[in-house]
Amino acid sequence: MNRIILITGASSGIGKACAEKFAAAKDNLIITGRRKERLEILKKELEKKEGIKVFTCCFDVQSREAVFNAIDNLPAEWKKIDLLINNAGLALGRDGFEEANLDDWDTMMNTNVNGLLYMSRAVLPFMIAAGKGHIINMGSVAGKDVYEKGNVYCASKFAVDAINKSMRIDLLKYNIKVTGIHPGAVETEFSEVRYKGDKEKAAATYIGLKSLSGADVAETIFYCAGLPDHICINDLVITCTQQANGIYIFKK
Ligand code: NDP
Ligand code: 8X3
Repeated sequence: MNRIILITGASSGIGKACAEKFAAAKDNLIITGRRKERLEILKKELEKKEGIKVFTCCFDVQSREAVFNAIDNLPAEWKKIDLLINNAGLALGRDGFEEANLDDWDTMMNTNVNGLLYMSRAVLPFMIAAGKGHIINMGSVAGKDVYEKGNVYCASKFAVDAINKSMRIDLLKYNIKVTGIHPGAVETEFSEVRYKGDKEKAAATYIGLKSLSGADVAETIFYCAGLPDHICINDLVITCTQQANGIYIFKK
């Protein structure tokens, strides 16, 4: 389709699956993350397989300066961004409020909330100039109901939910769509990051559960991004059939 899609957190999981899905539809991609090598490998793969153009940008979304530098320095032809997918994010730890690590809290808020805000503000001038655009923000079921020991991760995703709603109102006059996507359990590197490399604990999250895959979520995002100009999916919660919300999961 030759749109320009900017995906944050494309080095893994849902973001990588989005890159593969949009590339297969012949969209051109800006893929970002901190792990440069992974981005370069993905760029080569997709350019070869799909015959599209991929631009890689390696930076930490927590840094306001790095975000604005990266976006301001995009070549002019790459600034015509049709869709921003604010996907980069993480959970760190699953600890009670009274014992959780304060650095983990800072990292989650700085990445999931501030990173999304900086990216959106950096890209918006191009969409406003174009008279159209679409921002898809990655929330979570954790941003709809809180669960035990989810405290600050849940808070960061509740913040994303509020930002979706307020962005949508403020950007109406610019013809910019804002969509919140709120997945339940998706089997990616998410749990390994959350449990700080403890593979056994991470794997236990998905035992007895046919959870969502990154590709399942990418399919949904692709659908939202392909609707006619006058239609906007505002908010979408997606879980596997064994999950009702962030609290109730029926494991077999
Ligand atoms: P992964 O860990 O597989 O991927 C996370 C991505 O975010 C990576 O590409 C990582 O890239 C990037 N990222 C993390 N921190 C930063 C940072 N500071 N700066 C730039 N990029 C960063 O997890 P998922 O794919 O599952 O997660 C993607 C999003 O989906 C997150 O926002 C998560 O909260 C959300 N989500 C996940 C669910 C799940 O069950 N998996 C359910 C609901 C929502 P790199 O390390 O290279 O920087
Ligand atoms: C990720 C899903 O349930 O681990 O956002 O919070 S959950």
